[in-house]
Amino acid sequence: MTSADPTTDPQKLPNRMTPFSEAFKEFIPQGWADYPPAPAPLPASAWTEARRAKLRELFPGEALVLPAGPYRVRSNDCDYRFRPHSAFAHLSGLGTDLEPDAVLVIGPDDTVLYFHPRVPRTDPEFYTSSRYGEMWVGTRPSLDEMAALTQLDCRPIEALKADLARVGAPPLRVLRDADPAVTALVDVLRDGPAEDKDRELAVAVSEMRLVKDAFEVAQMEAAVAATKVGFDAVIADLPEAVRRGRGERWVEGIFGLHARHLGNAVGYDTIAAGGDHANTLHWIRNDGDLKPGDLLLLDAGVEVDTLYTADVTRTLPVGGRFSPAQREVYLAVLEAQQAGIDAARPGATHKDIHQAAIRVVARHLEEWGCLPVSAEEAVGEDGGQFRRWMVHGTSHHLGIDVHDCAQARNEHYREGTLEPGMIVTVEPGIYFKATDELAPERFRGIGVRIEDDVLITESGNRLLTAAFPRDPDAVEAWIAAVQGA
Ligand SMILES: [Mn+2]
Repeated sequence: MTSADPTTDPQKLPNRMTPFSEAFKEFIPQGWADYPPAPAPLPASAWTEARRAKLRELFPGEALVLPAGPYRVRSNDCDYRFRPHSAFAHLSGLGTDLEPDAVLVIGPDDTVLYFHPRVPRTDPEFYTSSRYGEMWVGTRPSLDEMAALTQLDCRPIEALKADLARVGAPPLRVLRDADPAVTALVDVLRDGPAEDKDRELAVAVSEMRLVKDAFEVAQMEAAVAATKVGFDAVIADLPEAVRRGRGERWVEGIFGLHARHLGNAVGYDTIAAGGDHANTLHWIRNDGDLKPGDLLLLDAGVEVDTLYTADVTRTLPVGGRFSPAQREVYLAVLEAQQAGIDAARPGATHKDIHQAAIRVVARHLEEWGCLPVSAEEAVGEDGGQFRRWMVHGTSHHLGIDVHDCAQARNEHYREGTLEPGMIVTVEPGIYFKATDELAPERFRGIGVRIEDDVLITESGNRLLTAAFPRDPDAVEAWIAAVQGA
């Protein structure tokens, strides 16, 4: 890749950049066509004003400072691809890689989006700045264009400080974790940190995403549909993944291709775990081979351009058929998952989903002779022995973040009541490590998780991921159909 100044200060050219001559500076602004007309509003912009009004009601008379966040350094002068803070995305409607260093300020009477608009081509930033220069990052929006896109009042980021500090400005709260520079600015303006007040804001922006609006549900459906394309493509290429070696990487790459092609990215690092690797819950190194007799645990989701992500796990026989032992474990997990899905209804809690699923898991573990106590004791408060084989939770909220609404209070999350419009996962598993001497020998090295995305409805729930086969016969038929066998 090419290198340039990581700052926006054109006077500080890096040691690799040749200084620009006066002749170049005079020549470069000339002879460019006009910029295209202002863009159409983002579809999300029809929904964001209602979200902001809801947040404003919680903090009357205050100004809420919600940064998109800065670029983050990957190494040296290379940044990670930019991804805006989830609360910023939710309340501005911006997705993909928009807009680094921007700040949304929701005041008592108005909302203003502050950002660094494009500069005239006479400004050296045009050709020297690898972060903001049009020559480096492409055409960036003007204030008017960003206003058209977001339907928000837009001002240059340089005006933020003066606007927040002006006489009679409302008291401030800031989303502290989004942008350290903005947090520091707000702390100076209000004479020190107010972490408790800011914490309330972080909780509020998280909790207001618990129930999804109709636009969000449609985005989740799109994310699930794109994820299905990715899973189908992985299945189609399983023989190739086996043949090439390091098949887990091949699988990760195939899924990632479709995530980038159909959406913004993967919503989280893909877990492509062959054989015993499935028993490492966050196996993202993905450097193992795939073998025809093994299972592949694929936990992957596409994040669409609005940043909503699916979160799906299927455990697939690499060679197309489950062995009897694999099928036995798979059926136990499927039964547990179905119990969890059945429990995912309005009025129930996450805990209810979990309890329903782990009761089934524990019963099977008891039947297999794994547990040192009865299944009942194992799921009791003083037990928990079953967790040796399923240490994770069964369910979490899903949306712009794969673990959405993570700052929500316990009483609104784990112990909170499920309501129509919430989207949660149901994902039990059973994991028998190859080294587990308490596991029946035939099960050692087998790990199974099945994960679906569930929309809570008035009458119960709707499986958003219903297009992904779950039953083992249906999974085998899926593989055969996709591979044209
Ligand atoms: Mn999950």
